[in-house]
Amino acid sequence: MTEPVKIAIAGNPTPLIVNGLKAAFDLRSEPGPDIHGLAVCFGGRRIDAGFVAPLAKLEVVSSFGVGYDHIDAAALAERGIVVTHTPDVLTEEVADLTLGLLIATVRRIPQADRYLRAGGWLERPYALTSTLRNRKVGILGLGRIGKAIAQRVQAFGLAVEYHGRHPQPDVAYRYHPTLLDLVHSCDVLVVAASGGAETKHIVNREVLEALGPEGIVVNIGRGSVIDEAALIAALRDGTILGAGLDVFEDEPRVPAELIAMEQVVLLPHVASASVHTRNAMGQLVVDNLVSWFAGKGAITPVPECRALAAARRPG
Ligand code: 8YV
Repeated sequence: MTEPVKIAIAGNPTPLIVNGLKAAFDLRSEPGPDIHGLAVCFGGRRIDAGFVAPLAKLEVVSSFGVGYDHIDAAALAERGIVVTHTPDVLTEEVADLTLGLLIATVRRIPQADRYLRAGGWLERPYALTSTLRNRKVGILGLGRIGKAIAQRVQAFGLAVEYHGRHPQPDVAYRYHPTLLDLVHSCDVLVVAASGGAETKHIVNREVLEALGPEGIVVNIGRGSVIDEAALIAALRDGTILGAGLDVFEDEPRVPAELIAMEQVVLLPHVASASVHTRNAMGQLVVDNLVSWFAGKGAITPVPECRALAAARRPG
């Protein structure tokens, strides 16, 4: 008789993931040495070579979310472990929220709501705000999500330019070979880049200074991309105008200085957090494991593991 496939979960799974894994596998409460697959959900610890070292039978790690900076995918690929993530199913949702956050930040929607609730309108009209009109939006990271954001920004009648590792062959937006070039040209910076060593703190004091005093920063990528201390200083001294942030350097802890600022809109990492999209992401976490253990290969392997995933499950 073949051994039943044992799966464990790291982090806090959604009920859909738990039920889906229970239906298909022998779901363990802990990632013990006999597990074959691991589902990684938010709130878990970093999954690196040390974490997987005692897990001799581990074949596949299925991660919830498109970003996987909490996983050392290169080290796991080296060990022959396939890592999967959940791209595409969240693209439009995250892009929708990004535009909402941009408008909320520029037009101060949450602040106006707070003003009304506090009775301010009975005293005098709410103060006039900045505008989106005539702005040029720079997107840092024109991947799937960046492109969906760009489409929406264009629909608002605004110019889009971008910076990323490479120019994208399938778009007509102006490419800037450096981030500094981009922010010199724009007055909105939307961060849609992924996290990790390559992008850590690339939005720094110099970049914020170049964005200028009308500058707006929106971050729906990863908190680590922005030097948060530099951002706080730039907001405090008027180097830039405002910021809309869905992600932070040390989630769920948000610096008290940001919380105290009126010119920022702060969200608790919710860009993909609708029932519809979180269910689609959870289903893809389950489906990647089911497909792998059925011998059909991983559905959405991360780039570092594509060659491995194409090789399919051994045996
Ligand atoms: C998720 C995200 O909330 O997909 C991502 O990379 O940041 C969000 O959609 C996050 O992955 C949950 O861990």
